Amino acid sequence: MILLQTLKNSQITDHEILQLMIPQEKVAHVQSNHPLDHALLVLIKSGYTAIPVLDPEYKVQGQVGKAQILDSILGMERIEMDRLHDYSVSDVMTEKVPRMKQDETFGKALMLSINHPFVCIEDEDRSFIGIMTRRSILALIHRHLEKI
Ligand code: 4BW
Repeated sequence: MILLQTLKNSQITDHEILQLMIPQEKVAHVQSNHPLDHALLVLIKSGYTAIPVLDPEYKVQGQVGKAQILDSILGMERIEMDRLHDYSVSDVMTEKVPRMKQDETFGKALMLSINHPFVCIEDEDRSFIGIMTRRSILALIHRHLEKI
């Protein structure tokens, strides 16, 4: 209880958030105008279930996952793979993606990670700088627990 209160109230410093964050250049992502076959390729090659969707200026637009893509090409009797090139990411992506600024509290990251596997981190210009994953949040809590 005390630990949770401490974690919730603690301000994530720039230093800490940089340690927790997977930086933008290591995050698999797509753009909303990319064709779905490209997005599926990125998802399969990266091995992730869902990844951020960015615009050309590296602003977060949403997220897209394998399930949404496969659902969009599900015909009555078969998966219609040939339709993959007819759709773009914007046709199936969701704009609902958790996001926060790098100077917000750890409590917010913790709360968002309950329902979301990753949180997009933005700078003061709202440009995408990376993601904080549930794994990195749990790892920080584990480090705090070990110290007690
Ligand atoms: O390729 C992988 N390498 C490693 N080391 N772990 C992986 C990999 N793929 C999955 N995992 C593990 C992680 O523990 O499975 C968890 C769930 O993956 P997900 O959601 O369903 O693809 C992973 O948990 P996590 O590290 O806390 O990551 C949570 C979610 O964040 C992932 C994925 O949607 C996103 N993500 C993580 N790293 C990413 C990424 N998206 C794009 N690029 C990255 N580098």
